[in-house]
Amino acid sequence: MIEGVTMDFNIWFKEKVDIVNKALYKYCDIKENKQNIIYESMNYSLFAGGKRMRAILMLGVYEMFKEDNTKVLPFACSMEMIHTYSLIHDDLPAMDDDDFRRGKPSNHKKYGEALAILAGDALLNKAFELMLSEGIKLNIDKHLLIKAMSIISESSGTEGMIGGQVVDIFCDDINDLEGLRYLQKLKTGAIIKSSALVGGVLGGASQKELLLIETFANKLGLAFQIKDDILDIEGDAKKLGKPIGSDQENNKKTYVSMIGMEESKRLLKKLTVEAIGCLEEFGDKSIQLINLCKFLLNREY
Ligand code: GRG
Repeated sequence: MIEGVTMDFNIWFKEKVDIVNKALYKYCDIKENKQNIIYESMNYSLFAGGKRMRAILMLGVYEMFKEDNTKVLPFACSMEMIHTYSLIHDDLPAMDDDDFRRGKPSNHKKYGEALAILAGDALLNKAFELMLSEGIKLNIDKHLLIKAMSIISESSGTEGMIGGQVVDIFCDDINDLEGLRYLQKLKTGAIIKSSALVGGVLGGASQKELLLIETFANKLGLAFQIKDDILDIEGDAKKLGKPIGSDQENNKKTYVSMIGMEESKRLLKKLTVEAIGCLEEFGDKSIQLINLCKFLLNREY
């Protein structure tokens, strides 16, 4: 039995979104120089109204161990930059060719393909600039800084998100659940897992705690993807900010196309219960993360 989130969570969640957005505004000021159109294009997508789920997941895990989130904030913002870059590139005609994202014309529809490619590249670059510059400024222990940055770079690279995108576009032999699981674990799951892990690493979690966080995040990542597949069929285009039915239109292999709607919903619930089970090991400290799992289970966008 999974009840809904509490009022308390809505306040917690909004507060976290505001903290992340405020920090992103600070880090992403528009420079008045000849190339300032690149900042406009980056910020167009960065501030288009994403849920900030990965950043909040990182903050939520960190807060199980430490109270003040100053040191984790640049990493959470970097993760949102990497996520936004991936969406800008994913929408390009050479990839998914989507005209809308987060309720607005996609980046290339607004700025053209060349600038959309550059804005994605620049966000990826900026993410690493930010982790380094703030990591040094905030005097983060160099071992922790290197560990956090290496988790993030690996999860967004060829053994993570980019690898998953390659499998999605180029491998025609994804015909069973094992193949789909592999693809989604890389494409969507990897940066969700690394968001949670970096929260733990910077918060000073023990090896045993990190293993538990990893298991939790693997389950949450898969649940997130299954929910995404369900929303693409049953969602409301207005709330989603993009048309529904695009998976079917693009002949995408999804959980719903492979195991059906009913079984997908059952699996989504099962994974959410299991993810919550991992969090319960942390006791009261994990209450808001448990609420986050419930929020993601019931989300409409
Ligand atoms: C281009 C290297 C490269 C990778 C693209 C993640 C990805 C790989 C493509 C996105 C395709 C997609 C819609 C996957 C489903 C899961 C997902 C990432 C959904 C969007 O994430 P949300 O719901 O988005 O967190 P918001 O807008 O809330 O930030």
